[in-house]
Amino acid sequence: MSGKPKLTYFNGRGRMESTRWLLAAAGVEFEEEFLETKEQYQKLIKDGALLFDQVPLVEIDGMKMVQTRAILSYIAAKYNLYGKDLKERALIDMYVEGTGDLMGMIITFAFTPPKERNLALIIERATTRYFPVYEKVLKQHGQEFLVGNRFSWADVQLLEAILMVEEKEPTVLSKFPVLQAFKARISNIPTIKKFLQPGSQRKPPPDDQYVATVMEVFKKD
Ligand code: IBG
Repeated sequence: MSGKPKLTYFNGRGRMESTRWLLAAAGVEFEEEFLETKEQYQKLIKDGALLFDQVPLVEIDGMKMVQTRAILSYIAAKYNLYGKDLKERALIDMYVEGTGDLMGMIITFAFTPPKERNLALIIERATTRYFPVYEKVLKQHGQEFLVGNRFSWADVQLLEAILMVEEKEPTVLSKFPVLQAFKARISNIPTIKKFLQPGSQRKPPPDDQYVATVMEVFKKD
């Protein structure tokens, strides 16, 4: 075994992309196995690899971890991206839940029938509920990072969320100057800069092929 974490998921963003971001930000190399067939998924279940018969699956430190939130907190704690005490950790949790909720709206977008998609709601939530919070936090304490004057999981996930919303609406940060500066700063951290370059394990926005593969793998017989 190589000792690198192994990620099992589709060759797309979905519920695994934040884990790819966090590992990359921590400078940790990882391997990936892409789910392409129903047989592959059924074999994982048969082998007892999936606690709740669901992916993402991350094999790390001898564990077969499922549940995105558990995976992310483990990685954040292990690589010192989870604050210096319980209160910083609580803040990080609140911030990542916020960005997680916003990204959840975008993750499900590609799987929603076109007539039921509501892009305007996503932009509205981003600009009136979520981004103002992060803009204010950064402005008030005047520090480079969201929590504890130190790079954390909250920063990684906020940048991921900003870029996802910008893909849908490029001008979305126009009224958020502090977030514009934050985006430039965090994008320039060497591990993140590398992840943002072509050829990294970052996945592109969902396309029809990816959506079709997910539907096929989970199709009930
Ligand atoms: N609480 C779990 C987590 O956070 O990890 C949920 C995991 C989950 O929903 N996994 C889906 C799954 O395995 C794949 S991601 N489903 C099979 C089953 O039988 O439940 C599915 C997904 C995509 C995009 I892709 C948007 C929303 C969900």
